[in-house]
Amino acid sequence: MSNIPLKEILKEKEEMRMDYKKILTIQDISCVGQCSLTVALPILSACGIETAILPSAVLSTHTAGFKGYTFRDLTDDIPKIKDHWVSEGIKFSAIYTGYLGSEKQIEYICDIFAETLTDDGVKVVDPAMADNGKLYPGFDEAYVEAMKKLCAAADYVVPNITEACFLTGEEFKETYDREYIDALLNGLLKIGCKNVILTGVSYQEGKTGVVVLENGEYSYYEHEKLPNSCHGTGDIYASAFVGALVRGKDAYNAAKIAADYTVECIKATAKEDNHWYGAAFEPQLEKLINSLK
Ligand code: PXL
Repeated sequence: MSNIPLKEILKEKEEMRMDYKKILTIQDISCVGQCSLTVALPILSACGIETAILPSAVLSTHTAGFKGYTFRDLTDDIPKIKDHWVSEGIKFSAIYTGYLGSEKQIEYICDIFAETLTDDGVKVVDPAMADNGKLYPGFDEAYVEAMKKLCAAADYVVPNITEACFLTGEEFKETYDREYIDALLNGLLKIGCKNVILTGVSYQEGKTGVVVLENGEYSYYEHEKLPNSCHGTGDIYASAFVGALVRGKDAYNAAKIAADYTVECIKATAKEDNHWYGAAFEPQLEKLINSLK
């Protein structure tokens, strides 16, 4: 028989329970192409977090480079799925949204935030809709307007510079200074964002990084800029950020862990032949897991 007092054992069990996190991630299933749910689910699971999914749409592939992809919009299923969860008393300690299928979904997601999040739950929105100065195929100004509302409802938003421009109405620039980045951050605060993780911020050649604005405090994590870039790294980054945040890291450290992991994924992809459609993130998961220890 163990001589540890029962009270101690129960206390330890209670602490473990408090530590156990369940997350819901809402984004599309691109069956092939290493993005959205096929990235978020393995990354969050590797971070040790129970992960529920809500697919916003099912596509045969992602939309960046493949031709003739299929697209099944799941908007109408979302309120029914949410109602079932509510009737079962299902709650999540965090909700993280990515690429969505329609403006209507954004409205439904606000209901999911209100009805399925624990009292101290965290909402993270990656406004995945644009890159390199352009909206992804199928998105328009009305979608951007709806996305502004979702960003205002979130605790953390994870835009790239292009997305921040669409959300704020600022002009997209490839070279810029701190003043431009401050204008983007202020614009995001103005539309109601609370904490911002702005990715792909490069102040000098050969370097890039991530700006973190948490509780009004600016910080910047700079790292090497690789010569190659890969589709889907925004999803890898946001998923690793959410994983680290939910595992208890502060926003700056979560942003740093996610950046280092994403760099490893891009480096690994450069070694593969013809890997143009995504990033080889799976073989690097062990590094992410180790960085959370
Ligand atoms: O990685 C963002 C993303 C997610 N899902 C789909 C996409 C894209 C980017 O192009 O097409 C379907």
